[in-house]
Amino acid sequence: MKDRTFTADAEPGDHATVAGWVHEVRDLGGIAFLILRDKTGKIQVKFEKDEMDDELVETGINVQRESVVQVTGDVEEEERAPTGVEVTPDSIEVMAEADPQLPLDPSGKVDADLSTRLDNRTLDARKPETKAIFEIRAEVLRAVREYFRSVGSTEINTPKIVATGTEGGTELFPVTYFGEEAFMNQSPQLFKQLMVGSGLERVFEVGPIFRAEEHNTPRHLNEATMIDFESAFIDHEEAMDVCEGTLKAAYSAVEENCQEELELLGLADEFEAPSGDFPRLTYEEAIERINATGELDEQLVWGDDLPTEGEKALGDDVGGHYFVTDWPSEIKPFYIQDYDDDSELSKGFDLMHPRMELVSGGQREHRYDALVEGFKQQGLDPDQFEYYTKMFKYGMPPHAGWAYGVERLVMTMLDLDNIREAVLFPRDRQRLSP
Ligand code: AMO
Repeated sequence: MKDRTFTADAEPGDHATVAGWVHEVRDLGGIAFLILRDKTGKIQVKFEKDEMDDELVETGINVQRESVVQVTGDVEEEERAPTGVEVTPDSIEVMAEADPQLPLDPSGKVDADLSTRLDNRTLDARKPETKAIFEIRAEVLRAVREYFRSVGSTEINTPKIVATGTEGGTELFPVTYFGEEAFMNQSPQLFKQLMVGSGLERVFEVGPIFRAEEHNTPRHLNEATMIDFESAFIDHEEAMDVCEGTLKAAYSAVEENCQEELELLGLADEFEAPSGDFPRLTYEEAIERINATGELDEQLVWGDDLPTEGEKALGDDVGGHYFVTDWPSEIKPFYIQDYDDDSELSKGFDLMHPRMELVSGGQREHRYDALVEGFKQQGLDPDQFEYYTKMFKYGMPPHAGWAYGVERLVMTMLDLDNIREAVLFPRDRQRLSP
């Protein structure tokens, strides 16, 4: 619509055409008001029954809530109107009539449960609070891309249909690929590593990953969006620096550019971009600190993964984002490098939000023989990964990298209870459509 004016831009004195959804109609007898909503806000449209064309008034006061209308008229100052201006229409067109039986109420007056909201995301995302989450998610991705460009990283896209898994064999979704078994990719891990050995050197990807997770939880999805980073000629410490920079850039951008959205979510007062260096605790220190909280029934010992309650106890103790470094090799994947002087200790790390893990990463094994040995130790057949290992014979530089889950980043940033709030159309054990 070429001549459309957004409601937020309609100024007294304009003769304007606004278009959007009927938020509500209030019929007060001699006068009636239609509140029209678009992506920028709302505007009041006034119908004076005795003074206006009957057909125009009839259309305006009988239109169903959430119908799409286009209204043209004079914009005037009106103190009593919710936004201080109102439109006196000379025409109204109903562009799409809405059924009077709505599956959920976008005005938010009647609450709907999450499942109903997800079944009707179109209507749900008409609510300013829901829309705010996705505006912020988009700002996070914009800021992250900008940050990556500022550190000389090139955006890449890698295949999502693959021949082998990388993050543990049990979580793969099989698909049939021209009669052959293939899988939906769990991570761009091997591809991004292959690209640090190319002339690109430093790469990132924002894309979907697929995992047939065992459990339906408030923090797991079966299709998630990952932000992957990988760079040649850096070690795990430098990779953590970039990781920390990315997180701070995302928070700062939201703080700077999304105040309205934060306000809608009730977060404007408390939202703060993290400052200061994130603590880097070794795994050993982490388990000692968890044990010292006395929150767990059983003490953790070397080699244990950190249980959810342990992460929570440590998160409460630390009180902000922090890294856990120097993990036992046996609980990190084959592509993570071990310390040369201690093969039990790896250069893997996690970035934690006090509520949960956000990132995994590490220094990678770039030496061919050690890499192939790592496959064998994890019970994987190196022959299946020949397309990957082969490239390590032709000059693979030392490299490191990491990956964020976008939904967990948004979930923790906005203190959402359920990860599904941060994805438009979640895929979980019960949900394959919409
Ligand atoms: P990892 O498996 O730890 O590491 O995944 C990285 C981050 O992705 C997010 N994530 C998920 N989010 C929602 N639902 C899921 N099912 C899910 N699985 C993972 C988490 C997690 O911290 N290749 C490595 C990364 C690397 O070393 O570069 C990897 O995939 O936030």
